[in-house]
Amino acid sequence: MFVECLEAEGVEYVFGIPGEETLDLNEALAKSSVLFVPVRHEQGGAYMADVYGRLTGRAGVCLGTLGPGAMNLTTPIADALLDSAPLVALTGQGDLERMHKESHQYIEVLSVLRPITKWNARVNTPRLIPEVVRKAFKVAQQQKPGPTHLELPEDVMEQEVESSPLPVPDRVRHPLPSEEELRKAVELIRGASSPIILAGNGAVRVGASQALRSFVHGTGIPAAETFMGKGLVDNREDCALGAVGLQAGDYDMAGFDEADLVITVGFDLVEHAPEHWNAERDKRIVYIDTVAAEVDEHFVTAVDLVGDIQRILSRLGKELGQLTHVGGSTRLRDVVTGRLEAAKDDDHFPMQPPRALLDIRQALGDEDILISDVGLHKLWIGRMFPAYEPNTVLIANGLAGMGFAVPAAVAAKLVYPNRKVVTVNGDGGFLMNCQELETATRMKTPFVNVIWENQQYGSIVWKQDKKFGEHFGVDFTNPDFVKLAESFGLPAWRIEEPDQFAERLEHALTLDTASLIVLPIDYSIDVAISEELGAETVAT
Ligand SMILES: Cc1ncc(C[n+]2csc(CCOP(=O)(O)OP(=O)(O)O)c2C)c(N)n1
Repeated sequence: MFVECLEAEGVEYVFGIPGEETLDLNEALAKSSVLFVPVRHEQGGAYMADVYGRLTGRAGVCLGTLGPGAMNLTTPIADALLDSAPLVALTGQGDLERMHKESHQYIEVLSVLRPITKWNARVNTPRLIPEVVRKAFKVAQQQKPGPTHLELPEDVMEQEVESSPLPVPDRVRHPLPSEEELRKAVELIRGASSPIILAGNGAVRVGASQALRSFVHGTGIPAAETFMGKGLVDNREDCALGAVGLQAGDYDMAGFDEADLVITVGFDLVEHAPEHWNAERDKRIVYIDTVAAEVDEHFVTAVDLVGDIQRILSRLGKELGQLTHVGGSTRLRDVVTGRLEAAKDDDHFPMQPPRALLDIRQALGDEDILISDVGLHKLWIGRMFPAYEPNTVLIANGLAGMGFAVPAAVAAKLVYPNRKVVTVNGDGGFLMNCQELETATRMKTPFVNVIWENQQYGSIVWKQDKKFGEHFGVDFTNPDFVKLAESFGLPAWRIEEPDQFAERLEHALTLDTASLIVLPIDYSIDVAISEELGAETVAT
């Protein structure tokens, strides 16, 4: 019954590791249309579910057994919460009759996961299954999406039950705000002397990129993006102000200092705090999203347009027409893309980030996907890597947990088998979930892993050097990554000179297997670019 409900929800994969307490569920999965994908660490499986959810809008499903299996799921569940990815986590549990006492592997998982899920519940009786499964998916998928969790006691899951899944609606529709609110927004925008747009993940989640582009073209108001909003507007166009958030100076250079009005479109405060662009609290804010605004002293909105983002943008666009006064500045984009383009003749070795990013950009098509792990490389990618379509640069930016990229790539290839996928990892984060290279091999998901190797936790070095003028507790040695990959049966290469990287990458992207490229990296120029753009405003 439980698995029939998963089928009714359209579940394609369950990523996880079974346990003695999930035997009946796994048995039923084996006989269903749902593919159970065994992973090599529950964290890897839950990141796969998270990214499946980000890319499809339908909840990805992960499974862990009771106690240790459930504990291993926590980090990606928290990631799904803070990055608003729909995810349903399933965990096994001992019999109902042993939960009140000290007993083997029993942890009160419901309480552990409650603060990092939107909703969770124990399936106390099989009769509840259709309701709780429907609720788990509904809550996970509705805006803002996020993780839910069901705990499945062993004795409940082995019982027989006669029932049927509840019907699953096609899609959820969001309403339009009232005429009065729409009119107020039009008046505010028309009356502004220097309006600017800040677009974020909320617009990506509901597929509002086209509507945003039409609004930007129609009104002439340019748009800056958050790291997770990259690609909502094509970075090659002048109305794209680039990705802001790394440094206070980024906002100024994109024109926020002169803006009297900011239209936020799907802006999640979890990505970057609004105080960095509204320190004086003097900007008018027109808020557009599917859910009500978060409260923040630097984010007091003048009007809240809550509902269907596409329809709101198209209504406003029609009423406004082309505006004569618009804000924004392309200074940030010019500096960043200037640096990127200048890197084509850069023959430094170890390679510096702009050249590495330029080579990757040139190897990928508009719809191909770059996945960043977390570290200094993420900050480089977040600001500098040009994106042309939404959801083509995947960045964990709310929780920002290292170890995201490799499992994320497995999911990205399952969702988009025809797109090229590259991961960029630090040598720290890569080792956190590299065990999923085995899953990638087994699942035949080809993608290229690039490790920026510097034998340090780079972003912590960066912060320590700035704060204390020295660094400590951040150096390590690495295994031979080439041999490590080869032991998984994957082709791998170490880059020895700058021109090799583009060549190897291009070749690796033609293979039908995952692969790995070790790229020695030189982070020394980062300080210079940050001085140019002011003090940093984000934590990695
Ligand atoms: C799971 C987890 N642990 C610790 C951190 C804190 N942290 C953020 S970046 C970073 C260093 C990353 O080093 P590396 O993976 O080598 O990438 P680099 O910064 O060198 O590019 C650390 C320790 C984190 N974000 N996630």
